[in-house]
Amino acid sequence: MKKLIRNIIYFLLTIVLFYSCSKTDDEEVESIPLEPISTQYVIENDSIIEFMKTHFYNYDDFNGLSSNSTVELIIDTISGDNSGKTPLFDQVTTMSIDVTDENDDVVPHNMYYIINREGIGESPTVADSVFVSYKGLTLGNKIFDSRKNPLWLDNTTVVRGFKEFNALLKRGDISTNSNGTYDFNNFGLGFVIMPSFLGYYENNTATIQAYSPLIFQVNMHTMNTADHDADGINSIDEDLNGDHIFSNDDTDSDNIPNFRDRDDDGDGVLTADEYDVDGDGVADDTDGDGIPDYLDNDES
Ligand SMILES: [Ca+2]
Ligand SMILES: [Ca+2]
Ligand SMILES: [Ca+2]
Ligand SMILES: [Ca+2]
Repeated sequence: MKKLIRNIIYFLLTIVLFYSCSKTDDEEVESIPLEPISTQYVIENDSIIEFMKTHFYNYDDFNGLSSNSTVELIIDTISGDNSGKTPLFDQVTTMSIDVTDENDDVVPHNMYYIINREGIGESPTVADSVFVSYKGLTLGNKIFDSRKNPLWLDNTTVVRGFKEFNALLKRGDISTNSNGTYDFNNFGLGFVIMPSFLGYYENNTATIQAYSPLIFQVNMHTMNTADHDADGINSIDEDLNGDHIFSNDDTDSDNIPNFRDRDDDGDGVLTADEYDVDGDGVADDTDGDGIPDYLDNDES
């Protein structure tokens, strides 16, 4: 019954959109019908698979990469002189990301990626800061964002697919030159193709249309473990429900999520002052109820 009502709503929406579109000839007023997340995902995943079967990347250029360099990703159609190229489809690895849809159902979303060099150090988590250069492309080969010089990004503020892919790469090591500049060596690099829900989804920007699957090439120069609120608990460990989304963990419901809240349980005692008072490296649980003191506002 719920489904029926939803379908009727979508049907009515479609009529309204059709009517509003047909009323004006202005091409700029473009409304996009709202699809359920699961339906939209199937449409986009089909188009990504078709894309990967008909396109290749410049894999030859990545052979013999020197340790402190990268190569810019180029993707092209398999045809003509390039008709013997290996399609992306035969080279990618699939990773599934759980997305919660509008009905609170889990809709696994596939991302497809290739790692050209793994890197040699630690991997960032989806909560950490990363020092990356990158390029963002649409399937139509339009570059919507490109940073050739690495910059610091906070993984809690970037789109879901970007941080999930970052976490698969390892950092490099850093050498200091005699003139005080740095070199990054053997940093991880690769690229990922993702459906729009892991990117900008329904948002139209100047360079990305709504519901555009995205491609990101990332060079993971280095990273830092993040503790946004400096309470002694790394931000990744403040994602209590483990869904890689940090805004939805708010123990004391004060609208400050735990990873930014210095008093997670709102009992007036800072987390840093009650997390591990006895210093044994384990979160204290004074009343033994299984809820650590820093998340328990009636521990004593
Ligand atoms: Ca913290
Ligand atoms: Ca969470
Ligand atoms: Ca809070
Ligand atoms: Ca507290």
